[in-house]
Amino acid sequence: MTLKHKIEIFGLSDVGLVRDHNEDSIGNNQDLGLVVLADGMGGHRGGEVASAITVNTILDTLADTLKKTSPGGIDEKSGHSLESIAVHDAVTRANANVFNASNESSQYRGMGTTVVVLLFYDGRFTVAHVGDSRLYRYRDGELEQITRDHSLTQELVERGFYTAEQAEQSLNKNMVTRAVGIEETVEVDVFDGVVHPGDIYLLCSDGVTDMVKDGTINKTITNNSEDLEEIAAELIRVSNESGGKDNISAILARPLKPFLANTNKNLFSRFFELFS
Ligand SMILES: [Mn+2]
Repeated sequence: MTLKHKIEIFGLSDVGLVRDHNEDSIGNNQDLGLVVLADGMGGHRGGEVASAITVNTILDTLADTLKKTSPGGIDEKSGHSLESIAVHDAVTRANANVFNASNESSQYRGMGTTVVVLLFYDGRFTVAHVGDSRLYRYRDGELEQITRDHSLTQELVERGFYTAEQAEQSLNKNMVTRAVGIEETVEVDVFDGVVHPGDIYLLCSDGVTDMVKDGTINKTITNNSEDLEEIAAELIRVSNESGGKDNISAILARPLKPFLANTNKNLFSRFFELFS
């Protein structure tokens, strides 16, 4: 089953006004209903290498594994969806690829990247992330941050050292506590949710969220909700207008029609498992 005409996807990435190259990478696979965004870090263009390896590894790995996965299936042992396990494993593989590449070349040593991966399946979504690139969901006029940053600032807020307002002024705002490719293994946060028709999902790098408040993102989506291309272009424009201090990336995805997996086959085989 292809999701091509069921999920609308549009993404843009912009260098911003201060940096001389773009270390963010974005990608998608319309058939799979898959979007990926990564924000790289590291000298000598290591950042853009790390983010590109990560996006490409995840797109390639999932194109391969989802072919062999029965849609909407559940892993009996963990209770997780097969799709969420596939997404988790794809990020793990990206981590290994970046880590190995950084060890093979001294100029890329220590490079790493954030990542956020969103996959639609069987009327649901699964999201995996590492670092401070975010997933938001816009539903019924409300914007909700779905992912929680792996950043020093977020940790200090959670431990009560900072209020959210103080965190915004913090000097260590961009310090991430987890990144892909820095160590041999990485802890990946994954969770699933139910999709409503008309939801708009936004993946973005901190080049957006450091420059503009959630209220501005909400207003931008509300004012352009008919047109994902317009939302992406406008988010880049307002982030640049607010300083454009970092690379700016935004991907929008909107489910247009129901996309339930045909699970008759699954039910049939489960029936036989039960009675054999
Ligand atoms: Mn950034």
